[in-house]
Amino acid sequence: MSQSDNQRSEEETRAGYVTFVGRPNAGKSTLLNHLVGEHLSIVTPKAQTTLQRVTGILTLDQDQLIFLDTPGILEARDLLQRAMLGAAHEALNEADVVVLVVDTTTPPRDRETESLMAALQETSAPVLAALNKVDSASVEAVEAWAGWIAENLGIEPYRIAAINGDGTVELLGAMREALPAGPLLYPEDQLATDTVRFFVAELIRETIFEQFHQEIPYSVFCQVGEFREAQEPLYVQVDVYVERKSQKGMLIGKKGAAIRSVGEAARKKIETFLERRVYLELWVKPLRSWRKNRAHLRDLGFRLPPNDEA
Ligand SMILES: Nc1nc2c(ncn2[C@@H]2O[C@H](COP(=O)(O)OP(=O)(O)OP(=O)(O)O)[C@@H](O)[C@H]2O)c(=O)[nH]1
Ligand SMILES: [Mg+2]
Repeated sequence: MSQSDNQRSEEETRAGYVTFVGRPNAGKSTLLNHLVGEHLSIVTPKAQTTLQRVTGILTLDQDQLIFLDTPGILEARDLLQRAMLGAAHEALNEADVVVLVVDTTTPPRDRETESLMAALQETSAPVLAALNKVDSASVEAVEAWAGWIAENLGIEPYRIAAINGDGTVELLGAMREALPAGPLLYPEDQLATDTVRFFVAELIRETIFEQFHQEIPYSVFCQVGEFREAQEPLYVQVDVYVERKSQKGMLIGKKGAAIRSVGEAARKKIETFLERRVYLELWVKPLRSWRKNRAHLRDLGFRLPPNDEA
């Protein structure tokens, strides 16, 4: 039985990695969460929130999209940022489809667009472009971005607002069309690949971004120390690492008020995420200059670039 090229058989499935890349704060994590329908990747108003790749899976009929959310493309100034950039490049190399996400609330700037173009050179996968935040951008800035995309990538961008899903149906349709034929790679009901421990630690980091300003959120990394599944409520102990001793005092606050407030807000998020009651204990520990320290970063689970001189 013959079949025309654009007609799919009932059994044919398509599956592939769809990598989201863009500058910090473009809305990549918001887009992933919207498409998967779960708060898998932390989102904050501050740039450089995502430090590692986060995977979200969406299975629709015979199509499976494995979304890879990545840290923003930036000019790396320390070893952590080099690891972040490495994670973005790795996800670009694995991509079957790339979605460039740009923040249209600010117009394109040469230095930023150069770094995006350099990153896109990494991949031979088809590239789609999403002009994000059109709900709060000026028409001029959106059109400036559309012009830039047309000129540099020769494609027509999708205009979206990841925050409320506007325009994402069309973008999702284009992603599905670009998927390669192949078997589904994960069970149909699977939404994520990262561990529960990772999500718990990230929700605490997100809460610290919400409750602290300036350098504190950028000096913090969280790691689950103990996770007693059999206990009711679930017992979770998390190490909250800071770069300097002085930051420990700031994070704990007067009579422990600041860290208590983080704990309360984070516990609620974790309970919503896990759909069970949680007893959360946060231990703040200095881990001297962990952002710059190869051994510390490795212990915290970061993949580091080779031959580092920093
Ligand atoms: N107005 C508006 N804000 C948005 C939209 N999408 C995301 N944001 C906001 O933009 C900020 C950054 O969103 P994120 O999803 O964390 O951005 P990101 O690209 O993952 O950022 P990094 O992890 O730092 O690279 C957050 O405050 C979001 O709420 C949108 O469509 N419209
Ligand atoms: Mg992010």
